[in-house]
Amino acid sequence: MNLADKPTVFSGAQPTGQLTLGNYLGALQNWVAMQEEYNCLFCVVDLHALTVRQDPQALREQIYDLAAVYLACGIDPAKSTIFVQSQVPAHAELAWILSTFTQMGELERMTQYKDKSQRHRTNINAGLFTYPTLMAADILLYGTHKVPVGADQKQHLELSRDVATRFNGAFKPIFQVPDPLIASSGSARVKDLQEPSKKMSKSAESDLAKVMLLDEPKTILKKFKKAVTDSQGVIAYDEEAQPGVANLLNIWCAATNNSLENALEHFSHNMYGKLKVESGEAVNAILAPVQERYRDIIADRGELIKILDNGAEVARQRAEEMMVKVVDVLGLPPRRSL
Ligand code: ATP
Ligand code: LTN
Repeated sequence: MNLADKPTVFSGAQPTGQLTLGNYLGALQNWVAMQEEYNCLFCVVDLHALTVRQDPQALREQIYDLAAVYLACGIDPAKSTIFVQSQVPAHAELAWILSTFTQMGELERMTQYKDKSQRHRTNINAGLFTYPTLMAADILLYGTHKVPVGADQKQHLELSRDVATRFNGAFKPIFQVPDPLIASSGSARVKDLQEPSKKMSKSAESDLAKVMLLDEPKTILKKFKKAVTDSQGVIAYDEEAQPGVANLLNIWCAATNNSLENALEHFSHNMYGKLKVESGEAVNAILAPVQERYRDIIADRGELIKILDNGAEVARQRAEEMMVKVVDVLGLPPRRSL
């Protein structure tokens, strides 16, 4: 197949624990839809996960588990490249190079760095700070055109674009400047069910706050029934005044493929209870087939490893082609003097 035929898509998630409904609606669901039109690479970004202390045994399981979730969501290894970041050394190598094209001030402005350094005060490591340069390397290595992510990653994407433009300007245009592809408004930022002013995050402490992709249907329903709303008693869409209700409406729309207009009409004479139950049921309906496929995939570790080995091989070759150009323009010795 000629790679030049289709534009390239790259995206990834961190193996830092079970994926949430936010990850699914904000990212993975869109990845699946892009497989026909694009040449897609979907990566388990395990090196990024190291910026927060991980238990080694749990981390290895989480890496395989995340790859299994990618497959269960509908990422097809016959169409897309699925691989683990640490198995393609060029990611870390290019990240170093790009860190010399990134200013401290740019990194200091990153809100994810500010949030995570607040939350992990005893481990504000240099990797947490330079995290966006590794993300830029992930993307730029493959000549990526589009990066489907949730709204929280927009700032990192902008930095990747700035670094690519700066590098291209200093030498010659070897990097494609990537465009973010942020999911349609509501699902781009699924909110925490208990504190709907915050994004739903897999690392949230409260279990009730986050809907996990692999939660039992009755657990999901319970979480929706306990979702925080407000005391206004009217179903209207107002992110400021009624963030909990707005979040449930967004989730219902994303899960049932309905517009906000339809949602407001559908719930026009209802109370919050109905909105909560119907949102939970709609989520259960979209997650049921994912959960069923996941159970089959995770049971066959050998097959999963084979898929990841193949993916890493394909990714290594493509990454190497870019590294040949990178070392050339920088004046480093050629990659291989065969
Ligand atoms: P952590 O909580 O450990 O920082 P995370 O869930 O924010 O993890 P990733 O696993 O790296 O981060 O995210 C994978 C994808 O899911 C990214 O594209 C991210 O933008 C998207 N995403 C994460 N949370 C949400 C959310 N609440 N709503 C929509 N998209 C989200
Ligand atoms: N930083 C992202 C995960 C991530 C990513 C990437 C996403 C790492 N490298 C490259 C898209 C493209 C996150 O925290 N969600």
